[in-house]
Amino acid sequence: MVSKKMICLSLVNTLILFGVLGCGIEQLEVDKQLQYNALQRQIKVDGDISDWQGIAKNIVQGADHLWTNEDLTREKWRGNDDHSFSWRGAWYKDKFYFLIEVTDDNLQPCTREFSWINECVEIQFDPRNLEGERIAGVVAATPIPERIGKKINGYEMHFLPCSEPRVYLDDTKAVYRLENAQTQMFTDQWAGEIETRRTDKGYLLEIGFTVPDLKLKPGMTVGLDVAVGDDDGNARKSLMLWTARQVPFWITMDYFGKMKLVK
Ligand SMILES: [Ca+2]
Ligand SMILES: [Ca+2]
Repeated sequence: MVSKKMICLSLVNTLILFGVLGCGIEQLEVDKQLQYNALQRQIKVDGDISDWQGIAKNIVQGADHLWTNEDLTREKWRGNDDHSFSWRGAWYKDKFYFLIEVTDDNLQPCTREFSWINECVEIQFDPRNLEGERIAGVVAATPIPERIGKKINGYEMHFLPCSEPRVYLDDTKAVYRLENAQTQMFTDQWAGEIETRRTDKGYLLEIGFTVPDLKLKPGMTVGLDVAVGDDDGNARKSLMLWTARQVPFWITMDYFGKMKLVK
């Protein structure tokens, strides 16, 4: 059965081709704006999560958080033990910190051709709360290689829980093929830190990074969405999204949740 959301999504895709995205989105059931307050907290990125105690957790469970299309159908998701997650955020000085705890019953090695079809944590990030196009002039119908060299406004960050974790940051510099990891750039230019480890129910990722040229202060707001893809042996078979919005979240930053930096 084709769901109402799938019909809407296909409508949106059609409308994007004709450049009238706004019109299509109005027909989607968009929840109230999601808000999260990130506390100022010094975090050590070491896989020990005791320093996250007392920081509120965003729980992403249930079929309503699935992002669906023709390939990623609801039927492929086998419940919260198969695939669900929580995330927390914090900040200290000019650095953002995230802890993503993923429930996954079948942890696969990183072998797929593209980063996002492996086990993959995605942070869709609008660090200056600009909203609008994530990459100037790029819509969902734009072929992925044509993002190279364009002006980037926000980031689609991929974090892979491989034996040596891998990071993908900027798709205007390289198509996110598995071998094009930008982990070194993350370390050198973003003061990036990442740790991953297995847990009883799946795995966790602890991450810290600065955004080049961005100073943080209390009261600032950033836009973001957090997504996790699950590969159980046949590449990505389900994708869960914090905001639960059936929109092209990797292209438009208009429907992100908001994270406010508080003391
Ligand atoms: Ca799974
Ligand atoms: Ca898996």
